[in-house]
Amino acid sequence: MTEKIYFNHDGGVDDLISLFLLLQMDNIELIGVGVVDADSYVVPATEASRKIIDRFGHGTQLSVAVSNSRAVHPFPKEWRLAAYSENSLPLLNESGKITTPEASAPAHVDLFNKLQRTADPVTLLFTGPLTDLARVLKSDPSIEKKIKRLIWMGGTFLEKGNVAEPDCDGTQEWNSFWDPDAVKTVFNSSVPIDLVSLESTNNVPLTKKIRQRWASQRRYPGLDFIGNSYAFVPELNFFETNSTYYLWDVLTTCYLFDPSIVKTKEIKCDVKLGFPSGGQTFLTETGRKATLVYDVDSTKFFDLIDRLAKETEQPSYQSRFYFDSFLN
Ligand code: AGV
Ligand code: CA
Repeated sequence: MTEKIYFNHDGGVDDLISLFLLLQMDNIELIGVGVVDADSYVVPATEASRKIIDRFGHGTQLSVAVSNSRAVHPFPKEWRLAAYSENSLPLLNESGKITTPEASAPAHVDLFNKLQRTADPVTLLFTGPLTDLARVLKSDPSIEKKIKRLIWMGGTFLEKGNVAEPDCDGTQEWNSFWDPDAVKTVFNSSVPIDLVSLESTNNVPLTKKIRQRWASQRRYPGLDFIGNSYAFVPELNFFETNSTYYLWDVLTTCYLFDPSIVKTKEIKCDVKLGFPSGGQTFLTETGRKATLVYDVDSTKFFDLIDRLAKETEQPSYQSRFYFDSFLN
């Protein structure tokens, strides 16, 4: 049976690759996409999303909704700028036009309308802050019954998060830190939640080796897109820096398609509010139930990315590498 999915993302490099991968999955029906002005600039991130649907969506008819939610703690500009590079990729601009339309309603209203109209409950995939979902739940708590579950890339229960900003204590994960109150609102609901937090994503850094794996298969347009997209962000070299990139959202999206690539456990958790720990998720017996993804089989994970990205199209015959392989 196909699962209905609404995807709300925040335009980062791995958010956009997640959109690409979702469009290749045969067991899901993507019913909506919302883009948040968080780890990106929302205008180029929305355009890039529409172009990805045009180029790799196999004719999927969708509109892309723009969020008007704004940060409590904004992302660094240096990271957000990657959206302009993504939107400029020649691979996404070959036709010179965009066919997939922008939705008329803002992202939280688009989500609300789609939930209201659906007969079967919808799975929500969120790979950025939870603000749009929190706004939906606040405007009408009864909408909960239309949500099958939420899969969220966010939070961590490790001592160290991935935020290095002067106004925090370093315990937070960024999507949670961007709008801690939104996390609280969502945690207060009874929506079942699967958390893909830093516990599992720390196991899948971007590395030179994985870049090479994609580069050597760039005759497949899907893998060329992935390789080019990750070229905008730094890999893990000798040690982790503040900008080291992990496959956070891509793991979350692949988990949705094939949960057998990860290990999960049941937890009870809550989130802190206010300075200096706002956005810190923590375990507590009095907290809400959630399923925590805490480990990943990275071999299976990278194989799955290859498989999804290769299925999308035949290899490009112009590739030099392709002809070379005939000559040898
Ligand atoms: O905290 C991980 C989230 C994911 O949704 N994002 C990136 C992924 O899209 C924020 C983030 C944390 N560290 C980053 C981030 C970095 N070094 N570069 C860009 N974004
Ligand atoms: Ca993201």
